Amino acid sequence: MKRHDHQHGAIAHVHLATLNGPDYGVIENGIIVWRNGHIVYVGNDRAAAEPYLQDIDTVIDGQGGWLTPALIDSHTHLVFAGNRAEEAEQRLRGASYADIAKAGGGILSSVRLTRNASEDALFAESLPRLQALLHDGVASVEIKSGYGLDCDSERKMLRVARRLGAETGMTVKTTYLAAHALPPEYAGRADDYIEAVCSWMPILQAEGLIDAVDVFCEGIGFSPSQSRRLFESARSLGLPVKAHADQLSDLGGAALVAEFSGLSADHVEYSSEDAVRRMATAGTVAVLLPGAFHVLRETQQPPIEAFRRHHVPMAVATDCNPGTAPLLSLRLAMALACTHFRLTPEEALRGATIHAARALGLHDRGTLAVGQRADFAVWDIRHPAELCYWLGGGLLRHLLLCGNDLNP
Ligand code: DI6
Ligand code: FE
Repeated sequence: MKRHDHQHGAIAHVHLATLNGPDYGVIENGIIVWRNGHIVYVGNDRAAAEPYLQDIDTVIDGQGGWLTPALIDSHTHLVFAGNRAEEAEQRLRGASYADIAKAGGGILSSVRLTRNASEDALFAESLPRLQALLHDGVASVEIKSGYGLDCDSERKMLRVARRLGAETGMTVKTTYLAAHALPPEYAGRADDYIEAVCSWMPILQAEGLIDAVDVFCEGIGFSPSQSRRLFESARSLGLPVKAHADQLSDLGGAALVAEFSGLSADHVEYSSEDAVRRMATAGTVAVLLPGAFHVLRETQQPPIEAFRRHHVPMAVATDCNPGTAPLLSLRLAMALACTHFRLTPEEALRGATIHAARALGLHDRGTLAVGQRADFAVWDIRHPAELCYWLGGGLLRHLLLCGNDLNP
């Protein structure tokens, strides 16, 4: 995609899904205008828009398509070396994810490859994955570490994540996930490893590499008390927390995140109603990851009705990773959330915009309103539900990052 500089600009002849108010917050035949990368007018009153259009050379023609906030992917592990297609094949022949992990494969196989890759090689391998998300409408993305599992390798991953943001113009939020798996050199010493992870945290934070802290709180990951130890370190450094929580069993991970007023609890298939209540009180977002659910052929549904009842915002993310979700389209994740979890297409769109922004602690994007960043996607569709209806396909006509039009 080429970048055109449109710090001041406008798009007309387009329907707007503002996501302010019910029914997608639709404004038909709308105009949206921005200055210095932020929205100054959104509506359908040409006369009211006129003063804002004075010094704008070209008004982009939306050609009767739909404009939404650009998509936001709030959970990815897209920096990694190699891939695990062969393990996927083994799983199809009957091996389980846990069997493969026990035989030294799984996350640790990605750790070996990632440790051995140079920073430049890791960057070059990861860039096309980020570009794939971009080409399907994503402007902001969270990227986790977690395939390094030692200070230098975690640093390398986080540096690559930062470089990816600089290269593409996308907003990248980095998450420190050294507590993803136990590296072989710490076998049988998980508590010691957590201490090491806590000791690397201020070092990498001082290098500007950490926006949030994550943990895989699970029987095959780290215990709630180890997760608590990590969260206490994060809190003492002023870093927000989140967790891979209640994915395969209910260890109380989501409730723990809520206790620390965390940004999000992710996966949450096994979360209890009590945890949902605590998340609501704490303002913690539920990040749904239907790609991993789909690939692992899981059957335990996240408690969607309870999230609705308690008004816990639900985000939808790709979880893009080499093991459980080799998923390179957030739109496809939205479609899977509708099929597997029975989200409505509108909930899925909110989950990939406004609720995803909240899961990343971003308050300047995710809806179309005056003052919000000019991060937009213009789609070649006749109704917003089509975003979750087509599986694949090139629906994106324009993607604007802070007012800059990347013409796909
Ligand atoms: N949950 C996941 O879905 C990924 N990590 C995690 O904690 C899987 C990562 C992998 O298999 O490489
Ligand atoms: Fe994940």
